Amino acid sequence: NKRGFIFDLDGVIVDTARYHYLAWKRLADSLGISFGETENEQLKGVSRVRSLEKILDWGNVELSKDRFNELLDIKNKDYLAYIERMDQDEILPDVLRVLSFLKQNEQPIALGSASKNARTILKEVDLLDVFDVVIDGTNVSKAKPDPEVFLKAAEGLGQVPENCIVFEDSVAGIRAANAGSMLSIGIGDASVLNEASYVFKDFTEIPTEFFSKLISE
Ligand code: B16
Ligand code: MG
Repeated sequence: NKRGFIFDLDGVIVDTARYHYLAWKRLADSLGISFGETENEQLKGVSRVRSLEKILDWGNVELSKDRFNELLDIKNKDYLAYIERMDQDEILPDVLRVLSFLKQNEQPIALGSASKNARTILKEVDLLDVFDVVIDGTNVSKAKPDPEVFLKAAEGLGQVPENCIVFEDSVAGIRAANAGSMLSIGIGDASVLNEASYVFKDFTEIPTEFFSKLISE
């Protein structure tokens, strides 16, 4: 049977979360707003604009629209400087095993990411051709937990949402998958991702049989 396999990017395929963190932290520091891992957790899966709004809220800082856009640009340039140095080594453990198993079994594969840099990152790690469909921050108007990104991915794959499986590391992303009537699989901490249908620490914890079973259902 053909299912639709939809992967989030940041925190699922590659660990770019570290780079988002460093870039946001530098920006927050420059504004005198305290920013640590706890704050960063709340930005996972959240769009660039919404992330900056949250940071400014935490610091009770109000800015003009021009300055706001300038800061978005500064953060992104900083982030891109890290991305430029990425290579295949930064693909998360066992992601390639899973992708190649799905390919061998002729399963449709999509990317569903909030990032506007998704294609750049996929090119850097040489994975762009693996995905049949790429839906990213440039294709959607509503951010996760809205299911738009995953619904568009399902549509692109020619699969009904109920037939799709989403891999996500963020709470917002798990909610988006659930809201779209898809099977949600959390990658990360089970206590954080408790709304997911299944949670695994990372792909090394998912046996190949788990995928064979999904395909035969
Ligand atoms: P950009 P994902 C998300 O990617 C990140 O988790 C989130 O931290 C980031 O702010 C967002 O992309 C937007 O990224 O600034 O590159 O457009 O997890 O949905 O793949
Ligand atoms: Mg993510």
